[in-house]
Amino acid sequence: MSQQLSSFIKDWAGKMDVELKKCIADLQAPPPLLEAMEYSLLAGGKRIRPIFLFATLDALGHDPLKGKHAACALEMVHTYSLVHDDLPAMDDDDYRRGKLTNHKVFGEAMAILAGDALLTHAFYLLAKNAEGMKPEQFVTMFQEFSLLAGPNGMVGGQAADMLGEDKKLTIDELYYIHERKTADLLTSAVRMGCYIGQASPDQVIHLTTYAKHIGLAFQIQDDILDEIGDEAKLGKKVGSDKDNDKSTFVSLLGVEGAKEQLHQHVQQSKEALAKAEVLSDRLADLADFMVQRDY
Ligand code: GRG
Repeated sequence: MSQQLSSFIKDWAGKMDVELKKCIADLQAPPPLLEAMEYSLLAGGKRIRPIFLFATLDALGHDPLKGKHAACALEMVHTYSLVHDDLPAMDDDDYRRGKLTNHKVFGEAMAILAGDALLTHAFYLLAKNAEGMKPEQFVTMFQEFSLLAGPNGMVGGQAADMLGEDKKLTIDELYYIHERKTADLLTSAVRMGCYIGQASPDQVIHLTTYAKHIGLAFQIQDDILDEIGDEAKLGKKVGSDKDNDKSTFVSLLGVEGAKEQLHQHVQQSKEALAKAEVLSDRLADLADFMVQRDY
C-alpha cells in the first residue's frame, strides 16, 4: 500500500473515532444502553465506508470533513448490522474486531437495543446535519441511504444470505446476496460523497459503477481472507465459512478463481473511475487496497 494511502486511511480512521464519540456524547439514555452502543462503535474497525466517502469528497476537490456526519451515520448503520449479525439468532459469534461481541458483554437484549439505537440515531444525525446541501439533494441522499441499508439493500441481502445457508448457491445467487449485503452500503458511501461534493450527473453514474465493483471486490477478499487470512490481523476467527459449509466465492470458485474475480472487479472499478474524471488518485489507490488488504 502506498505511504500516502496508508496515512489517509490512518488519519481519517482516527478522525472517525473523535467524530463518533461526539455523536453519542450528549445522548440521554440509560447508561447500560449508552455503554453497549459505545462499546461496538468505538471498538476499532477499518472505517472503510467513511473512508470511501471521504476519498470521494477528496477526489471531487472538497474537504473530506464536509462529510463527517454522513460518515458517522454510515458507520453507525454498519456497526448495528455487525452487532445484530453476531447475535445467537444469526451468526452466533463470540469475537468481533478482536473483542468479545456485544451480546457476550451486555447480554442479548441490550445488544439488540444497542443495534436498534445505532440504526435510528444514524438517521437522526443525518437529518440534523444537512451538510450545507440543497434540500432536494439532501432528500435524495437520505432516501437512497435508507433504501440501500434496508430491505432493498443490506437487510435484504442478509435475509437472502440466511435463507441460503443450508444450500449450495449458484454464483448468480451469491452475487445477488453480496450486491445487497456488502456492496450497497459501500455504494451508499460513495454516492453520499457525490451528493455532498456536488458531483456532476455523469460523475455520479461512473462513481456508482466504481463503488459496486469495489463492494464486490471487498466481499471477495473477505471470503479469501476467511480461508487464508491471519486471525491476529483480522481480529476474528478464520475458517468459519468452511466450518459452516457456507457458499462463498472461495467455496464456489476456489482461492485462485476468487482472486481472478477480485482482480476483474478492481479492474472494472478503475475503468469506471477513469470515466468519472476526478481530481485525485485516492479512489484508484483504494481500489488497489481491496486486493492488498490483509485485515
Ligand atoms: C444484521 C441487517 C444485518 C445485516 C448484517 C454486515 C453484515 C450484514 C454482516 C456481517 C458479516 C459479513 C461478512 C458481511 C459482509 C460485509 C462485511 C465484509 C462486513 C464486515 O465489514 P468490515 O470488514 O468490518 O468493514 P470492520 O470491523 O472493519 O468495520
